[in-house]
Amino acid sequence: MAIRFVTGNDGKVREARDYLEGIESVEQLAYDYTEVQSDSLAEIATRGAREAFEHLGSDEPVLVDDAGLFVDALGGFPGPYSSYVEDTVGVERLWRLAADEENRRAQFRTVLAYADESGTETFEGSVAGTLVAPRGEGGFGYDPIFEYNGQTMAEMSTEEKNAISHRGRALAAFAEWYAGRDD
Ligand code: ITT
Ligand code: NA
Repeated sequence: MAIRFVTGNDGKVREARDYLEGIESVEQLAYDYTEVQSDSLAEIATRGAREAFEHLGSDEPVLVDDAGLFVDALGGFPGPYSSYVEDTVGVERLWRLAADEENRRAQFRTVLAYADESGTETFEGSVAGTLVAPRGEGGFGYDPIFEYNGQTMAEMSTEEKNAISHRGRALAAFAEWYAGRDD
């Protein structure tokens, strides 16, 4: 049964399709679930997946992904507000904020929430890296300023990014659970 990935972000869908190829097909669905005000990616993703599943009807499961960039020297900012900050401040100016700091460590985190008629499950992934001046044409969002092992995520192929990224790790946990569930 196809999984409906509820997101407006094509990059997330490309990564999920690449990872889940041969396991399950992924359809992108634009439904604007309520993004609750919360510091917790898990809470945002869980409530979003539940709401989307109930609202959309049919028995096809849904997947929601709530992600953020957490900059150590900025107290974890922009974190759960990463989407808003990308749209307002932008990636380049966030880099300039971090460039003033000695400590340029940051983490990407994501929570995938899967909802079907039997409930909701969450899968988390994170990756630690270093913020750098923008490089690379691939990926999306903050990828050009996030360096891992000498490469920015925008310099990686989808497959390379999935092998080390927050989303790749969450997709790995999801795929393992999905293969073993009984229905
Ligand atoms: P949906 O909510 O519709 O899924 P979104 O892009 O708003 O799409 P998020 O709220 O989860 O998704 O994303 C938070 C921000 O973090 C947003 O600016 C993304 O571009 C960025 N982001 C998420 N995952 C990323 C990744 O793997 N690499 C770079 N930036 C990422
Ligand atoms: Na969002």
